[in-house]
Amino acid sequence: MSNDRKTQILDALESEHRDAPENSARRGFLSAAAALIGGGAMAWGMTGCEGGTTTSAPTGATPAHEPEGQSIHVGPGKLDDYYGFWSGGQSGEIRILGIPSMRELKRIPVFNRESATGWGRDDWSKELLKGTSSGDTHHVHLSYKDGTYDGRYIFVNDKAQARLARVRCSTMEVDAIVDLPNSQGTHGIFPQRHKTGYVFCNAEFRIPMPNDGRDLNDPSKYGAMHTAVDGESMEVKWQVLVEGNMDLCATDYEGKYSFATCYNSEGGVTLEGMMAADQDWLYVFNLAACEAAVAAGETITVGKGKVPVIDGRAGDSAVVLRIPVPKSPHGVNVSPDGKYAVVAGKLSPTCSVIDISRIADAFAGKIKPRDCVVAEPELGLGPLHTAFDGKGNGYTSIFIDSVMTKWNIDKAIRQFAGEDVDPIIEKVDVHYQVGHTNASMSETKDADGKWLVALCKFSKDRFLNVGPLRPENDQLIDMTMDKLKVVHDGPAYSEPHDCVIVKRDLINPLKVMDRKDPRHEYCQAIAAKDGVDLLTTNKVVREGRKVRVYITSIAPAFGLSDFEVRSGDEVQVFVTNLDNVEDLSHGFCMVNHDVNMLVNAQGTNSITFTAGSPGVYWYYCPWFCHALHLEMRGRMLVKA
Ligand code: K7E
Ligand code: CUA
Repeated sequence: MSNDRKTQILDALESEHRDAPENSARRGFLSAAAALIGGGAMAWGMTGCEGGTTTSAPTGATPAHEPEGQSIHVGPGKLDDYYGFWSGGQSGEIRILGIPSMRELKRIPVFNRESATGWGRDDWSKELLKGTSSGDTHHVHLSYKDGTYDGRYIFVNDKAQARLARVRCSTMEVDAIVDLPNSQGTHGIFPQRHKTGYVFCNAEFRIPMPNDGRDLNDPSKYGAMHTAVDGESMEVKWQVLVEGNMDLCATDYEGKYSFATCYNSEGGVTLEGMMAADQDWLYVFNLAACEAAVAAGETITVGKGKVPVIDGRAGDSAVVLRIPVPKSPHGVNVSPDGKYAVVAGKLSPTCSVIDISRIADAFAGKIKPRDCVVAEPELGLGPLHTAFDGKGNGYTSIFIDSVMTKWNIDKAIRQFAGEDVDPIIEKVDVHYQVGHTNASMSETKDADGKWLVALCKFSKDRFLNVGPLRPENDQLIDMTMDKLKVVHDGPAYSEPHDCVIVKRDLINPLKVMDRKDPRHEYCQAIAAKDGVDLLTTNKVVREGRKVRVYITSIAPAFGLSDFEVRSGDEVQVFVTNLDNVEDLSHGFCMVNHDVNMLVNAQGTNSITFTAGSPGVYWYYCPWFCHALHLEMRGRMLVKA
C-alpha cells in the first residue's frame, strides 16, 4: 500500500473517531473501515487514543469530594482477596496475579521454554511439549462445579499449535497437553459450567479437511472444528465440522449448549473477503444432539483421524444453529444468571443479547434463529468482550473508542422491544485500545461486582519508555462506586489476552509437592526399572552408553558430591528433594551443558543431556536455599 493511501485511510478513521461524539448518529457499521480495506487493521492500532467520547474524569486528576471506594493497597505481609489468572499470549505462559494489588505472583510456563524452572528442558515437560518451545495462550478458564469454580484445574489454549493444556491448581503446574486434530488457530475455549465435563475449543482458521494437500486453493471446501475435549481425561471426544470460522467460545450454565462466534461466515481468505457481509453468526451447538449423533455413529472421519466428526456444514440441524448477528462478532460471554449470551459486534457498534431460553425453540424450528436475539444495544465503536457484576449490568470493552461501557441488560431488552429507555449507564476511558475485560467472579454464578480489569493492548505513554516494544496496560477498575474508577495501571509483558478473577478461598494449592504428582510418578516409574526408590537412593546406573544418576537433596547438600561418566554418554539426572519445608526449592544446573531445572520441596525432576568433552563440570543448586546454598554443588567427572 502506498504511503498516500495509508495516510488517507488513517485520516478517515481518525476523523471518524474524532467527529463521533457520544450518542452521535454516526454509529453505523464501521463502513469506512470496511471500505478502506488494508488500512483497517493497522488503523485500529493507531487511532482512537485521544479520548473525547467519554464522561469520566481523566485518571490522575482526582475531583473533589470523590467517594473513597475500595483500596488497592495490600500492605506488607497482607494477602490479596482474589487470584487473577492471566493468559500470557505469545509468551506461551499463564500468570498468577493478586487482585487488587495487581502484584504478579507467579508465571506458569505452559507452551514456552522457561529457564528458571527448566520447563521445556526437563524430561517430563519435553514429553508433554513434543519438541515445541513456543505457544500463544489467549484464554484461561478454570474447571467448574455447579456454576462456580471448583479449584481443581486451569485450562488454556495454544493458538499457535492448536493445543489445549491443563494446569493442576494443587501444584500450579501443567499436567496434560492435548493436540487438537484438524485444527489451526485454536482460539476460544470454554469448559462446561455444571461440572468438569467437556472443554470446547474453537478453530479460528478454516482449512481443508483433511489438510493433506488437497483443496489447497479451494477455500469453498475449507472448514473449522468445534472440538469437545474431556476435561478429566484430556482426550478429544468428538468434533463438529462447520463451514465458517470460529473465534470466541462460551458455554451455558446447564450443560446444554456451547457457543462460538463466527466472524467469517463468508469463508473469505482475504481481509476484504472476511469483512464482506454485514451479518455473521453465533454458532450454537446442541450438546445432547452431538452426543446422540456420536452414539448413533452419524459421524465421519477426516483423513486417517480416529476422532468422530459430526458434519455440521449443511445448515441448521439438530446439532448446530446459526444465530445471525452483526458484524464479524468477537467475544461471547454468558451472564452470571445463565440467561443471556452477549455477543460483541466488533465491526458493529452493538452487542447482541441472546436469550438462551429461546434456543430450544429455535432448534425445534418453532422460531427463527434470529428471534433468539432480544436486545442489540449500541455500546461504542469496536465492542470486543463483556464482563458482568451479577447485578444485571454488562461491562463491554470498546476497542476503537478506548472505553469500557457499562450498560443494563434489562433496559437493553426493553429498548429493543420498543421502549424509550437508554441502557447505557456510563463509559470510562481506558488506556488504550482495550481488548479483553473481566470482572471478579464474572464468569460464574457468583459474580460479585467488585473489580473490573481492562486489558489494554497499548500502553503508549503510560509508563517509562522501554524501547519500541512497550508493555500492555492491564487497568484495574473499582466497580463498587456510583462511577467506575480506574485505580491502577498494570504493565504486562506480551501479551495477556484474557484473565479470570477468582475468590481466593476457592483456590487451595499445596504448600509442598505430594508424591502423587504425575511428574514424580513419571520419574519413579523409570527408577523402578533400576530397582531404585527415589526417596532413599543415591546411585549411578549404567546401561550401555546411557547413564542414570539418582540424587537426593537436602539443604544444603546433594546426595552425591560427584559422579563419573564418559564423554558422549547420554546422562539422565534425577533429583529428589527430600526437604519438607514450605518454600524450600532446590534445583539442578549442570554448567556448560544447557541443563537447568527446578525441584520443589518434596518433588522430583529429571533432565537428560549428553556429557561434553572430557573434564570436570560442576553442578549446582540454582535456587537460594540455605546459608550454604553456594556450597550446594558437586562434580561431574567426564572421562574420555
Ligand atoms: Cu485477544 Cu480473546 Cu484471543 Cu479478544 S482475543 S481481545
Ligand atoms: Cu539448594 Cu540452593
